[in-house]
Amino acid sequence: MQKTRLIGSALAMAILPMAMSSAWAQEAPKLSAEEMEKGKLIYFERCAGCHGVLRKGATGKNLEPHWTKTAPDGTKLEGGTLKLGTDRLEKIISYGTEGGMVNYDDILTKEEINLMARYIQNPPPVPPEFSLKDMKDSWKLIVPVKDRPTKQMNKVNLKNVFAITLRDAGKLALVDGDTHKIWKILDTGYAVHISRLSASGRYVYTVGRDGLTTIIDMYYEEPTTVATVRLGSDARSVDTSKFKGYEDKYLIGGTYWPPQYSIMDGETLEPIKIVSTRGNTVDGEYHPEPRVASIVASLTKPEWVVNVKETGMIQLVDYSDIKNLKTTTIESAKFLHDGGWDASGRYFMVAANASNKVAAVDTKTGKLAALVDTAKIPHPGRGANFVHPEFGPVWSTGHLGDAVVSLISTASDDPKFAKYKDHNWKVVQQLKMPGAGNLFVKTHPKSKNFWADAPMNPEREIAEAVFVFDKADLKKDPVRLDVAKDSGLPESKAIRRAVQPEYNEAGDEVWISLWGGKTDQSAIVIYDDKTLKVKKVITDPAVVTPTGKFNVYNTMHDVY
Ligand code: DHE
Repeated sequence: MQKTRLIGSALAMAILPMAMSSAWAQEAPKLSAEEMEKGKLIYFERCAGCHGVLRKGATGKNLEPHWTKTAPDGTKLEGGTLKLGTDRLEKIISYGTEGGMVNYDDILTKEEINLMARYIQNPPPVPPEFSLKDMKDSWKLIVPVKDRPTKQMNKVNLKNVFAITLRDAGKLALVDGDTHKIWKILDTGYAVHISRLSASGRYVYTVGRDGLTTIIDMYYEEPTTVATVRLGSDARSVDTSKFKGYEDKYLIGGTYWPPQYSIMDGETLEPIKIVSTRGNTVDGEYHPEPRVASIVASLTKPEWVVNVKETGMIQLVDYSDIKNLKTTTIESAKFLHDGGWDASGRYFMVAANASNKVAAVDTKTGKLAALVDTAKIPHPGRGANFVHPEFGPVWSTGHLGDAVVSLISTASDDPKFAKYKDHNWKVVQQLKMPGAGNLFVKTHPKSKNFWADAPMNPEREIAEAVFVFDKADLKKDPVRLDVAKDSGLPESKAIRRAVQPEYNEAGDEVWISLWGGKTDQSAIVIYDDKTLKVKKVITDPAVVTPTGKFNVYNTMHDVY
């Protein structure tokens, strides 16, 4: 009894400061049960990715009620910032901020914006956890391995197929890269984030934001979904085991909620294991929601590189013994996000976006090779590699928060690049972009061009265009291609963002998504990489909100 009282008072002491600091706070605006449900859905679909389910903030700001609620008398908070409140929040949601928050006035209605301004002044509802049993219950083996084709049953050149996310339709388009014709559109999870390929190039794996993972078999006459499983309620990444002897034996998927990664059978998606990523940040603070951002499979060892966003910890997960799982935890910088391999395939380059840094992980030694300071909010996608005429091998990233593309010199074991050693892990050049808001860059070993988009720029003429640099003369301004105009589609009120350049297998075409609203006609615009002239525009009505595109060969072989 005595003990209980002591524990009780210790708890009360811990809670007291919170209670005191909220004593001045106003009640949050009341929401009906229906409004609460709608707010939850919009928050999940539009806000959680940047601000976190618990609203602790990452790429986006902290949105817990202690920041969002109106102070009764305009009280200043620690740091001098005024509390936000409904009016101010409505303005931020409608028009965005200079800090990188995009405007939602062309995506949400006025009523929805008002609802969200009120919703985020209430405490965040905590979604349920997701166990191995939940995963197993969700698992659907549609076609067992023994019943699948033993050889390719169609004549499509699988290596040049493009897997294209149809974001708001919750579908994936497989497009024949040779004929430019849609081969098949399949149901997937909501807003598929990425597609990855099996080592054989036969299976396409997708992961939806709702956590649904699918495996699509391209050996059939027509591509067929052969298994699905749910990883949790919010996910972004997936990859297979690629090390020799383990090809496609396992699949790993990373979730934002719950914060964990799951290991499955690579051909059937049967769940095997879940590992939580909750823990302490590189600063030593406990974080309840360290989300799994990018994951890649190493070719050097039987390992996955798992990037844990909020903690800044990079985990090398050794899958050679799943029961006795060994992980190496590398400290880097907070807010790890997306990234790609350097040209040698030894170093994984990952953006710690809100820390304005790029971490280079040496997958051979299992150590951090470098933490490179960059311009504001690096966002590489997988980045782009090429040999710079002056600085040797470089890996590049664009920036959401700055009008530049950074070129970072990467180390190489090749003696012919030894003379560039002093430049390694430094930003050796910044290419000038017409504005900030870049998301993806791309090049190809056979091309003389380097492509960059800027879909998050608030100016229409920048967001609807892509910019092409000449790798031989990087001081020259890039050529601007107006993708919206080149699509031939009638002008639209809302901005249609030109997003994610992706090469075909041969490296002579570049495909760009023209990402319109859900009810607008969108397009895939295909350019000839040499002449920069339009070769083909795909405007099938089924092409709804296209975003990420993954060419089978380039994705399998990390050509970027
Ligand atoms: Fe992405 C990659 C997370 C918004 C298109 N995005 C990634 C990766 C992560 C991530 C962790 C790396 C996966 C990997 O390689 O394993 N993305 C997030 C977010 O948290 C964020 C900011 C907000 C959200 O709610 O999801 C976000 N992303 C977007 C978009 O709005 C984009 C532009 C359109 C869309 O489809 O949703 C978008 N993200 C992409 C694409 C890639 C990606 C196309 C893969 C790029 C590549 O070349 O590999």
